[in-house]
Amino acid sequence: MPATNAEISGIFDEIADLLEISGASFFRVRAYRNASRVIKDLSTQITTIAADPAAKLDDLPGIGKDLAKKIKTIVDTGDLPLRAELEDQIPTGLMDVIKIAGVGPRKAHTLFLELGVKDLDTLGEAAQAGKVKDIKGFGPKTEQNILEGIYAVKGMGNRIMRADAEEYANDILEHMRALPGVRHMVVAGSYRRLMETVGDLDILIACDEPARASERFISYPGTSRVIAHGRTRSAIVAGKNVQVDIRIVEEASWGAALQYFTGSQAHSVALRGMALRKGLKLNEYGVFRDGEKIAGETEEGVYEALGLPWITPELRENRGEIAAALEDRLPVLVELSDIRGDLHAHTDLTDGRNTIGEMLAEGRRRGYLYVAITNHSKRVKMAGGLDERGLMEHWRQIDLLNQSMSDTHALKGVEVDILADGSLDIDDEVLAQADYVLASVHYDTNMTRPQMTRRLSRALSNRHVDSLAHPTGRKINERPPYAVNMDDVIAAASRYGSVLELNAAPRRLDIDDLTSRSARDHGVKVSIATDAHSAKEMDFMRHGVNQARRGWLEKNDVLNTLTYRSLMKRLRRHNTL
Ligand code: DGT
Ligand code: CA
Ligand code: CA
Ligand code: ZN
Repeated sequence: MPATNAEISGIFDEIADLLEISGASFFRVRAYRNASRVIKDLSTQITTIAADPAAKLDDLPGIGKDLAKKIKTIVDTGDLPLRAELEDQIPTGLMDVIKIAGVGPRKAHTLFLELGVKDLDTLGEAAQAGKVKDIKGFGPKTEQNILEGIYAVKGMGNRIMRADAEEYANDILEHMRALPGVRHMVVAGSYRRLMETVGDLDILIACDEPARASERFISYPGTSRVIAHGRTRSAIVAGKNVQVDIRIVEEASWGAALQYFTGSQAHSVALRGMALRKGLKLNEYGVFRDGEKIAGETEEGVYEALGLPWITPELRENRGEIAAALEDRLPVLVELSDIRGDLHAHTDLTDGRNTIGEMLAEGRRRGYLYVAITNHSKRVKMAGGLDERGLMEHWRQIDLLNQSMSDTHALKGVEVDILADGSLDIDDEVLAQADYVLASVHYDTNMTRPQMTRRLSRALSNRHVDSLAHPTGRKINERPPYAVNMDDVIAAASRYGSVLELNAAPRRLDIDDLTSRSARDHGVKVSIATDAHSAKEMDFMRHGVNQARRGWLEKNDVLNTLTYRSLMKRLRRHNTL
């Protein structure tokens, strides 16, 4: 039974939504919306008044006889019959459709009438087929928003961006360190494997007073709900939606537990199969031969018992790492300290927050040899994109600045917009003056796979283009990748000697791990670049390096591990191809 005013108000709101979806008159819908607002704004709880025989509901401000009756029904029965009636008439999937930003119940009604849209899937098909934009009051921009909105609604709350989870991970570890005698403590699972998103966090701990570990854990101040509370295992929800598991293990089996709870499951299953073939048994307590424990205290020991070198967690996906380990050809993965510069940065001349000087100073603080200043071009009006003249003037400033700085060079760059046909919005003669040209797509993204593939490949065929920025356009939990054949794009990059960007912004991480690996296999270099819109965002580099490591990239696969001289030599050669 609804207890609070907020819940009663919610019922009126839902009825208003349902009425609107079903095409009810404006006045009828408005009556329910008003009721919802009046109730939400009341300073007294309705249930208190309803329980008091001396008080009357219709004495409350804004509540007449009719509404008082409806409220009484809700208080007595928990609902209004109208809600169930409407729910019977209207496809339930339309309630998901109105969760899309910019699609209210009114628009949902139109989509239902015009296109027979019943739920997110039928809406997605219609939008993909370009039918939505032709409806009166919709248009191409709404169609695009809808495609992205479907993706966002479907992905809502499922997985958390690693960078967001990181804040909780560090905070909880900090909280747990107050425990006496912590021997080992690690966040295992997908988090340790450096995945771009995590389903939940898995903390593993070995300590002298295990009984106190669970208590300490569930007393974490950021806990919004305790899911489980046990002696060796507990779970909480931290903040709004970050589930955190903790497992308290024996120090003697630390290595085996760490291996087990780091996963991935596919990797561990493969290891277990190997163990069996060797007459061994592997589980979360150790490696056993004839019931006798031969390893388990350290993770290295576990791998060694199986005849393997230790495999770094970000490779543990059963994607060939075990065979590579057996043959002693595991990649030597790129590290943050290998990075010599940032090849995608914006300044306050367009939509960035800091000056060129400030971006360079941050680069120098990081020990970088170069920072490519890559502001937007004219097509990206919202960001104050530069036209040909603006760019030439901008680059003159950069030349001047470089004369007064010696250790960190600013590259004269641009992030040129790729038009729908794959041509660029800045003249070739001007692009020829740049040190570094990024090309990227910002508009007209709802095209077929072959169209988008041709568009990106054509952009790469321009000899002034050095790199394709955020190649698939995806934003985690927000926007799906373009329909594009990345194999063909990689082939084009290889043909024209250009590189693909691994955009290090945590919500982009574009290209992903598998695409990085494919680029590497085809000899296409990857540039790990932050797309920083402030000096602070240059710290995104570490997220990009994490993703690159999951993609098996080594130092030599990454363009911005080159020194300034080698980079300039390579870029000049590329430009005159
Ligand atoms: P997530 O949380 O969805 O991002 O992915 P993980 O990999 O963190 O998975 P999670 O949290 O369900 O479990 C943590 C680790 O525990 C997982 O990576 C491997 C291990 N694990 C969980 N369930 C099983 C299982 O049934 N078999 C095996 N071999 N390992 C498991
Ligand atoms: Ca997990
Ligand atoms: Ca878990
Ligand atoms: Zn950018």
